[in-house]
Amino acid sequence: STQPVTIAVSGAGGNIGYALLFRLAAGDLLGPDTPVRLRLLEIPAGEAAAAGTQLELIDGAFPLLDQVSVHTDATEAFTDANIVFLVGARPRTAGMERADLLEANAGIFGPQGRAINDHAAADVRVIVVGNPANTNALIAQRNAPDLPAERFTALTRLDHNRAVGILAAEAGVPVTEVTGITVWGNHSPTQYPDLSQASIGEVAALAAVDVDWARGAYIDRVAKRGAEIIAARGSSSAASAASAAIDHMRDWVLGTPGDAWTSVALVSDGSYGVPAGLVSSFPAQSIEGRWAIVPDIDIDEFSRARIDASVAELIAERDAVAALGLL
Ligand code: NAX
Repeated sequence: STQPVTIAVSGAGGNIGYALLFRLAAGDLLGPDTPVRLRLLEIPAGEAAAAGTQLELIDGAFPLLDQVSVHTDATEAFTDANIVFLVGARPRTAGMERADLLEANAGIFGPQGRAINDHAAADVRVIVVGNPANTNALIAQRNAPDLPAERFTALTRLDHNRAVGILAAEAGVPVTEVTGITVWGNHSPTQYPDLSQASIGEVAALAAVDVDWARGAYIDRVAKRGAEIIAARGSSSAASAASAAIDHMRDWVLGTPGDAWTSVALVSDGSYGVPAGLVSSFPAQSIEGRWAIVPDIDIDEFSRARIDASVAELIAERDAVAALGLL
């Protein structure tokens, strides 16, 4: 049988961790032939919750679960890891300024990036879920100078999947009919879900739905879906976030199907006017285990303004972290 793959999950005692770990143990990431070793990383305050999840993982008697361990030390958790989900982050609390939030998270993602750099497997792939996800990924990547920058990504697949699901519902079609959507920019309310290249079946999306809706209420609904979920459920999206993180990592390892593309926050190579080095969401295909930004997509005036606005926010976050001396 196949060698086990080592998967580390930070924030393992939290809401997303609880949804994610059982999917990983069931083989939803790499399929039914690949055993997994799960490393659950927490801070001391979350250790008991992670240990409880460890017990439940044992009680699942998952045939593919080779090992499950709990750690409060990042070096231990990341040693020989092939795949890392960085989910744990410092949330914004009442009275916290934006600079305080960025500083607290740099204090997490800097050392975690360094530990991955020094101890993870040579083929390690990292996805950052914890917010502010794009800038946290940038910080981790900058602290891992020995690894190719492309090994660090952030989750905008949830935004992408929301964009697909909401469009399909509006058009009254199954999600499998929807292609060509891109979410650009930051995982924040400035994100831009772009329907200009999208199709519903064989029909251009902008010919199938109202253009004012596509450029107005639709963008708002996708970008503010997180708040809509909190209002409805009383807690933030967890299962959909875990599912999207698995979609992202599975496509990265196994490839995107056919000529379809998805949305991934990647270290920019300067494509589409996004300054090189920023972690921003792009249309991307996974080919032979690497993300490639889809080239030569037409950017109209409306899209240009929306992309630029979200990228401006990423630049401001980067500059704020740099001003604190943390980059
Ligand atoms: P929870 O608060 O339920 O869980 C977070 C867990 O992380 C806690 O158990 C905490 O103890 C742990 N943690 C904190 N600092 C840590 C550290 N330094 N090392 C290891 N563990 C640490 O939050 P949850 O709902 O699971 O959300 C986790 C993160 O995902 C949040 O930052 C959230 O904002 C972010 N999200 C990002 C999304 C995206 O699309 N990029 C969508 C979903 C989610 O909102």
